[in-house]
Amino acid sequence: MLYPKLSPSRALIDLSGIWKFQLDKSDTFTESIANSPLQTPDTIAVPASYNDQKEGEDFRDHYGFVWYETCFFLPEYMLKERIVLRFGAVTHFAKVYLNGKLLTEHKGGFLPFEVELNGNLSAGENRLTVAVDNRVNYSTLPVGSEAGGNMLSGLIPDMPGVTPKKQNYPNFDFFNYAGITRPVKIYTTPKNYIQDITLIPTVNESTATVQYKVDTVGTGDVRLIIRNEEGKVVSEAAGSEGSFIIPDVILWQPGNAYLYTAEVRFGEDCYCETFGVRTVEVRGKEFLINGKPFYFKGFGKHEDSAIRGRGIDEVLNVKDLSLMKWMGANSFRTSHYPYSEEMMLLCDREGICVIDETPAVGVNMNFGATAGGEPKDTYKILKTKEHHEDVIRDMICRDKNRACVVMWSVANESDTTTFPDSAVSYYKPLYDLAHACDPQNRPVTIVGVQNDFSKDKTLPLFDVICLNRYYGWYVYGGDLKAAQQALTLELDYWEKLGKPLMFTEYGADTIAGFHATTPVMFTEEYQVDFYEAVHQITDRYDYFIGEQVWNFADFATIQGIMRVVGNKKGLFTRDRQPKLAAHYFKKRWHRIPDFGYKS
Ligand code: GCB
Repeated sequence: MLYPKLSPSRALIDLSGIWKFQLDKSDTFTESIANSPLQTPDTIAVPASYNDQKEGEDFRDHYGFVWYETCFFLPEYMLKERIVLRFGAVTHFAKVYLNGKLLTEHKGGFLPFEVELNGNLSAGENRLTVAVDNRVNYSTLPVGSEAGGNMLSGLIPDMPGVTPKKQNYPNFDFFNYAGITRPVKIYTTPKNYIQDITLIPTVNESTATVQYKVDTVGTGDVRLIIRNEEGKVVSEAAGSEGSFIIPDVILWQPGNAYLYTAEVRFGEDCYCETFGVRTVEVRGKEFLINGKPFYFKGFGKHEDSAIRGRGIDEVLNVKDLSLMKWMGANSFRTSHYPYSEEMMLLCDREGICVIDETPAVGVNMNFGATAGGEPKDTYKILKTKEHHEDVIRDMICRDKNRACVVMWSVANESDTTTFPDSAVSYYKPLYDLAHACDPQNRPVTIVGVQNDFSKDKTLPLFDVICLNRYYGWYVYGGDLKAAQQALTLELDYWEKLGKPLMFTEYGADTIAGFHATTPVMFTEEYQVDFYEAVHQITDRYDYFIGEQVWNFADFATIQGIMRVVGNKKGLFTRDRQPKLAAHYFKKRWHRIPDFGYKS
C-alpha cells in the first residue's frame, strides 16, 4: 500500500486537529449514534491516543467504544478525481461513517487502511464519524485476557460479592493506549491510477538491477524515471513490469543511507517512491548486509510518550534516532507492533536497520494475564490465526520497499514449548507466508520467550534465532554469576543449530536516580553490571550476531505489582534522559563496528 504523498497528479489533505469526542459507556454498541452530530462537549486531538489527553480513571481506563467526529469540505475542483480517505492506524478496531453511512471497518490497531469516498460525499459539508474499540481478547492482536475480574484470576479466584470494574487485561506489558493514533488523510488520484509499486534490487559489483512491478487500475502506459539524490536521471524503464539498471550504484548502508527516487507515471497519475539499494541474506551463522557480516546494536522500543501515549510524534522519532546514533546503535525492533510509516521512512533516510514486527504479542495462554491452572494449548484456545495472516500480509505489503527493513518478526514471545507441536502447526505456515509475501525475501524470525529452550521446535524453523532473555533479572535476579552460567548453557545449546542468534531483549528495571556502592537490583549501577555480565558471555560466541537491549526508554504499562509507574528497563527515562547504562553502551557500541565484529 502506497504512503499518501503529494504529486503532480495527487492532492493531499490532512485532517489532523481537534475533533469531537465521546466515550461510549453503554454495554451495547449503538450504531445510530453515527446518524446525527455527536452530542458531546468533549474534544480530543487527532492523531494521538486519547487515554492521557483528559483527566480521570473513566477516561484513561475506558473499556470499549469511543466516538470521534470531524467535519470537512472538499474543494469542488477535486470532486472529479478519485478521493480516498486513509487512516495511518486506529487502535484496535474502527468503524468509519460518512454522513451517517458506514463506509468501512478495520480490525488491528497498527496498520493503515483506506476507503474511497466517491459517491458518498455530500455537496456541502461532510461529517466523518469514527467509532473505535479498544478491547483486546482471544481473537485480537495483541491478545487480551477474557478471564475477567482480576489480573491474577488464574491463581487467585475472584471473591463472591466483589465486582471489579470492567477493563482490559492485556496479555502484554505495555499500556493499552487506543484511539486514532496516526494521521488521517484524504488524497486524490486520477480515475486511472497507480495502486502499488514493488521494487526488488539486486547488486552485482558496481551495478544494481532493480526488478519492478507497478499495479494499476484503469488504462494507460507505465513509465519510470529513476533519479539519484542529486536529482540526476540514472535510469528509465517502461511497462508495468520489468527491470532497470543503476550503474555505479551507491548502496544504502547502515549509518550511511543513500536513496534513489522512482518517479512512476501511469496515464495522468504520478507517484514518487524512494528506495535504497542493499542486499540482506542469512548465510551460515552470519547475517549479511551488502555481503558483509552485520552486528545488530540497538534496542527494542515502543511508540510511547507522555500525553500522546502511542500517538505519532515525529519530533520524538527524530530525537530517538539521534540518541541511537549518539550511542553508536545501528538498529531497533518495532516491538511489539508495526510502527508508523513516518518512522519507517525516517529510518530509510537515516540508515537505521529495522526488525519489523507484527502486533502478535501475548499469543501465549501460559504467560501473563492468561496464565494459571493446568498448562493450556494456546493454539487450541486463541482465535488469532486468520488475523495473524492478515497482519503479516498487510505489514509486508506496507513496508516491502523500505531498505531499512532487514528482517520480519512474525510474533513476540508466543508459547512455543508447552505444546511444541501445536506451535509448529501454527507458526510454520506463518513463516512460509511471510517469505511468500516479501518480494525481497528478507529473513524471517520469531522472538522467543525465556522458556525451556530444549523443547522448542518452532524457533529453529526460523532464519535467525531471536531471544528475549532475562538471566540476572527474572531468572537469577541479583546473582549475576549464576546468570552467566545459565546463559552459557543456553548459548552452548543453540550454537549446535548452526544458525545466527541475537538478543532482541535483555534488561533490568532501573529507577533513574537510584544508586548503590554495592549494586542491587533497580539501581543504575546494577543495570550496568547486568549488561557487562551478559556481554562477557555473549562476546565469546561468533554466532551471536546482535544485541538489542530492553528497552530504549521507560514506558507506560498497566498498573500492577510488577511495575512502578511503568516499565523502567529503559536506558533512557521516558523523557529521554540517559541512565548510567546509556553511557556504558555508548562506549561499548562505538568500539563495536557495524560489520565484521565477530569475523
Ligand atoms: C518481555 C516482553 C516485553 C516486556 C519485557 C519485560 O519479554 O517481550 O514486552 O516489557 O519482557 O520488561 O518484562
